[in-house]
Amino acid sequence: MTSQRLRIAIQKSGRLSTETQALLKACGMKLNLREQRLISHVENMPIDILRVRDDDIPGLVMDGVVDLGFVGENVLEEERLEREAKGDKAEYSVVRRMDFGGCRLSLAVPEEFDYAAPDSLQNCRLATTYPYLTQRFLKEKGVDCSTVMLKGSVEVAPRAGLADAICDLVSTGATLEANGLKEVEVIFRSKATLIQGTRGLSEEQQSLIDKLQVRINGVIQAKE
Ligand code: PRT
Ligand code: ZN
Repeated sequence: MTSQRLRIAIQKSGRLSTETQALLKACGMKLNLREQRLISHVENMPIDILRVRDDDIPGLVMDGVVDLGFVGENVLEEERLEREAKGDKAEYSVVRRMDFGGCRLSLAVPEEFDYAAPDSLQNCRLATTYPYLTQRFLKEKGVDCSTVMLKGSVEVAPRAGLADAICDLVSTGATLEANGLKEVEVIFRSKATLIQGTRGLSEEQQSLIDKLQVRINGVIQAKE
């Protein structure tokens, strides 16, 4: 199925959606996102906007279902590592890194945990939503530590006795503090990014992407 309209996936609702939508509008796209539809047509450009869970965006781009996607590098890199481990296709290119969505993926342990270095976690159990990024770091450090996947409430896992430590996203650090945890290692720094799939596009479609890239550069530079 090939479409003449460019398809862009964005997060439906969450930490990236407001800024992504504002950016698209600042690039001149007329779009009505008030209705809760999966697909919205940009009125003044041959572009369709797909609003989905952020976790689905890397796969939609890598599988060629959409042409472009705005997603956190943390989610992107986790999907890439997972696909690589499973021998699945994980191709994309980065159009541009954004100036929003900044956060870090960090290891955190209970305040009373005697942490000196990554090998303090030897034979421990870590709760995380990002097992591949976490295991990549642990392997690099030669630490043998199991991970348990939690898609939410990661920060309560140690207190609940589900894990000894966690690896989770941090921005201000308030959530860790509120849960009696201390950040001990930053393992990945992330921002939102715009990625493109490898599906062959028409000349018109590619030049539309190039034009968008120039406009995005302009919008971001104007803020600096
Ligand atoms: O519904 P959907 O699946 O689309 O959304 P989601 O709930 O999975 O994601 P969402 O909207 O929470 O985050 C989307 C993206 O925003 C993430 O993948 C990151 O790239 C980016 N981002 C930036 C963050 C944060 N900052 C952040 N602080 N994502 C999550 N958090 C959470 C963190 O998990 C922890 O619970 O905020 C809490 C920590 O914040 P502080 O300020 O207390 O440190
Ligand atoms: Zn998500």
